[in-house]
Amino acid sequence: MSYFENVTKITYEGPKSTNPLSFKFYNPEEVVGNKTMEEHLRFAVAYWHTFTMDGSDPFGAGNMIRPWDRFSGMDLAKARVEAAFEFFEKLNVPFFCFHDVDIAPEGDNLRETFKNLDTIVDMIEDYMKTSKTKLLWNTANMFTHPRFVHGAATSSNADVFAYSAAKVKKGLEIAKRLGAQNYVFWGGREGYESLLNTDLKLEWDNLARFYRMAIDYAQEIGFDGQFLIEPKPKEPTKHQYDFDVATALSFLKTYDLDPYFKFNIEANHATLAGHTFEHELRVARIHGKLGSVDANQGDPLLGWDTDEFPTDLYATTLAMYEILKNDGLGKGGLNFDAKVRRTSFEPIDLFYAHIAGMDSFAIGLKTAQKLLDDKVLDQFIEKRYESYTHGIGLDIINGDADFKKLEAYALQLTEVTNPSNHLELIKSTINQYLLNIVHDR
Ligand code: XLS
Ligand code: CA
Ligand code: CA
Repeated sequence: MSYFENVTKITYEGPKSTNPLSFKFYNPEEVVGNKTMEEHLRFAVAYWHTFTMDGSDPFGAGNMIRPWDRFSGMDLAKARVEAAFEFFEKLNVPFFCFHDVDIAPEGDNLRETFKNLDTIVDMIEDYMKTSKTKLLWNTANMFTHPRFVHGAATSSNADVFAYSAAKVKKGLEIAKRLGAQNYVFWGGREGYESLLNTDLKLEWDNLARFYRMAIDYAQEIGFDGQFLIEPKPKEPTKHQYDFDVATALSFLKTYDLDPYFKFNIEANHATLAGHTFEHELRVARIHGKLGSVDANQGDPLLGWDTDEFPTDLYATTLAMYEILKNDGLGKGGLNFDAKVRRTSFEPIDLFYAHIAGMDSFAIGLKTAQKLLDDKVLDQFIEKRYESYTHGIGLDIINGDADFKKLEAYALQLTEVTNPSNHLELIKSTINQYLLNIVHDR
């Protein structure tokens, strides 16, 4: 049984190929710097957008043509697993990610839901024995069902806190069984609509209690994957607690939880927070907290979480620059938390979209590696901060200056001169590198 009959394994054919079902730039075996492209990029397919999502939006019904949709209930869940592993193999992708509800339907009660999950996890485990595709991360969906209307770990209802704990407990058991590299916490409704009826302190304390219990349970069962928090400022709630990396890090430090977590950074969430993708990656990186990436892009004209496949080469270059500076993503990867547009509804579009994303990151990787090798940005930065390498600047850095010493120094200055920082030159240099990579010069 095949769900993508007309597609054979996607291979690298190079930039001149006119075959839409081939990689033009992503060549898994090609060595860039010290690793192959496959090792650097660690691509993952997001189960929800690729096998579960039906294209519905607040104004329109589902319209995606998905051959497995002729089934329903558990048969549909099983068909999706078959389709998924066929897709992974044809795309030659090393990882996938899922929420509990993506892989198995919820039953009439939690016990039944867990039973459904067990059946599908058995099936996935079987497929994984012969597939090269591994589990990058799994997570619990604690935002779709009406019971999560007030949140999960931050719900005003203690029963929901308990229910959520049971879901994450199960998720960690699944993660351990399937050898997940990471476990993700995205606080879908962990936030508020209004402060008028919110006990902010209690909700934060409860979130910390919840994380602590998750850490304890992971240790108890010997799950050694990396815990990741995925920040997002809003959507679905007006204000989400894990607003951005800086906010979530300060939360973790306040509750002494920071040693146990890194961040899963999504491009579209960064832009929703009013940041660039590279800003969030940089903030996480300089704190040693860059764990994994949800590789997508938003639409600046729309301004909501559109989860588009990443095709902006400038953005993929700057993202890969941060990742290379981080010495890679460790257990993390580049997960395409991205969906085809509603107008791209044929099954084949799933391949086109992933190929577009993978090629875009391959170009980003090669360009970033070259920028690093040639120390392009490092040189500009070194020069810009040169005043801190000697004299009064070095005294400041070394802790050999105080206000009195600095006043004495400032008083004897006849005038202060500033150099230009040549930003446009830097941008055109990046363009030059990008174009040279694309044209293989
Ligand atoms: C939604 C989030 C979600 C997380 C996993 O905006 O991106 O899909 O990645 O729950
Ligand atoms: Ca995401
Ligand atoms: Ca998103």
